[in-house]
Amino acid sequence: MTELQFHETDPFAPIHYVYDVEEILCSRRTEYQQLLIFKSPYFGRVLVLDNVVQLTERDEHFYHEMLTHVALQAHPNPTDVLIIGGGDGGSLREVLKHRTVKRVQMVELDGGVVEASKEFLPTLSSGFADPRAHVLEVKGEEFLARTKDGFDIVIMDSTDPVGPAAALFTDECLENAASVLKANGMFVAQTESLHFHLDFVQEVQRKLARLFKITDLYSVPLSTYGGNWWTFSIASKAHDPRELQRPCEIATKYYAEDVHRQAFLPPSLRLKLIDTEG
Ligand code: AG3
Repeated sequence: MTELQFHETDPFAPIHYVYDVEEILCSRRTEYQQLLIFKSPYFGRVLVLDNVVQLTERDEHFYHEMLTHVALQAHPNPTDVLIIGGGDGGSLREVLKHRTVKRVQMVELDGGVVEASKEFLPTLSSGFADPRAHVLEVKGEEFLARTKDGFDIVIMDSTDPVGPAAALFTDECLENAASVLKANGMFVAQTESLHFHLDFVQEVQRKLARLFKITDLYSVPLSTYGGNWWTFSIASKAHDPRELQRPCEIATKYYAEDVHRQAFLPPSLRLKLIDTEG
């Protein structure tokens, strides 16, 4: 155990983790939240917003690869991608691996997160230098309500849906997300843990089922978010998200074609847990 420790206080989970701290790299108030980056002997660099861990270098690839590549591989030709949130750049880095992608619009309210990531999280923020990447500092829900652009994929890489991120999961915002998608577009959002946040997962699944032809759910086991059995809600206007439309040609640490297929909840379990008729 190190002398210094970080106690997470996650308002959205009934468990709170304590991390060993080797060194504090950055602790500052952005315009919107308290931002901390520390180095842990086991997890590497850890990004914390308002005392909730957002990512660790050790396991962020499980989350970012699964949040992005499932939709990107299930779409026949994704060229225009919208990322809501994701200020650290992890999702952007993954999206840019796809050669079909010509433009990524990232909408992150807190430019302070982008700045800190560029400075202290180089393995996450490499994509910001790519000419296909564009960052806008406005609220995701406002962008979705007024943009005239059309996208192939919309990815929501948000903080927990308490506080500011709750606005991204309202009927109105999800409806706007569906309407900025092109005819064969796909939507995907991180939707918390099946253990601790089943109500929330059910609610998002029901809302999406009213807006899209296909709604589905897949998960990845994560070591650092309370609840661990982490879900992604995916919804599609045309293609089945369980099927890959192109061979997977990108370099990944976790995501692969068989991982894609097996990540989806088996139909009987999905039926037991998620009632989209309600
Ligand atoms: N977005 C999901 C963070 C969830 C954290 N929740 C928690 N620790 N209870 C992470 C953003 C990474 N790009």
